Amino acid sequence: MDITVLTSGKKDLFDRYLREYLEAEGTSSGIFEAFAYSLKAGGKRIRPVLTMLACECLGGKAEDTLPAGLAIEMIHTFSLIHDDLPALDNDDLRRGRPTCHAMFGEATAILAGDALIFQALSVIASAGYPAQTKLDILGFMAEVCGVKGLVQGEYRDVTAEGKEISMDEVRDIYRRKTARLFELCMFTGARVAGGAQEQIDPLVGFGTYLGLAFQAIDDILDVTSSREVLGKTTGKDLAQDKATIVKALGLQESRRWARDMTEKAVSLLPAADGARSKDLKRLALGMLERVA
Ligand code: GRG
Repeated sequence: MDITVLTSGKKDLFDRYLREYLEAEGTSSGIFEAFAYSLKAGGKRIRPVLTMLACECLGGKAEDTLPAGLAIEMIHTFSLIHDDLPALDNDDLRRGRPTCHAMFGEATAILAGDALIFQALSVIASAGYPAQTKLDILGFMAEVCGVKGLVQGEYRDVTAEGKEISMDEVRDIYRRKTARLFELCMFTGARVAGGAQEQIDPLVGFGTYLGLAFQAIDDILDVTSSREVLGKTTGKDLAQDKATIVKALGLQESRRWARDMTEKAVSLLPAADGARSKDLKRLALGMLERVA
């Protein structure tokens, strides 16, 4: 199934919410322009959609996750802005447009990224969730982003360039730099739905495997797709000798591995209520076929 068809309704819902947020928050300052530019630049909005689906899977309403989904998309956008900086991946194209630093300069891009982190915290803090739910989401967010999470994943990704790499190391980098944010989406959606811990844990596990598969496909597409289709530079992993699954296993085995991870993800979905989790299953299987 084409994931753009599956996600379009929820993506539109999210994009409307984001527009309203930016209109309400809007100032004419240069930093706000850079902040809004990156948030509005498009993208698949997989993370907020995943957060909605996790919530629905446990009987909650997709709309209720919008503030939390916005906060997660802000963290994701921040990580892309910083990842694109000259000191890290040094990319000038993202989502089919000039990257934040290419458009506004490096200093403004760094600050726009910084602002996104703190706005994300503020969006959660002022959301209408019970205090304990907000605290749990913020705690999980800090854990997945911090020195053992995304930051660690990015650090290992950068420092592994040009070195021999095992599949265990690739998996560890993928878990930290990508899958942990998927775990946060699942945790958050499930928590907003009021799920019990024994319902939340398998959904977080679903996020782990889905995130691993997602990053593997991302790295496969870097080799097999084009700048025009992806809206970002391709072929860089090979050129920079990055630590990717394609380097560790080759293309064919990488595809097989992504399918294995997807199957593991799907096996964790609640079997007793196939109807509610069917969209998560469709999304997971659809992601394997994604072309962008
Ligand atoms: C503390 C959050 C935080 C990060 C600091 C810069 C950094 C450390 C991490 C960057 C990690 C990174 C760039 C991971 C790549 C994840 C990935 C597959 C991004 C592409 O996601 P898509 O395809 O992008 O969902 P769109 O554009 O569709 O939103």
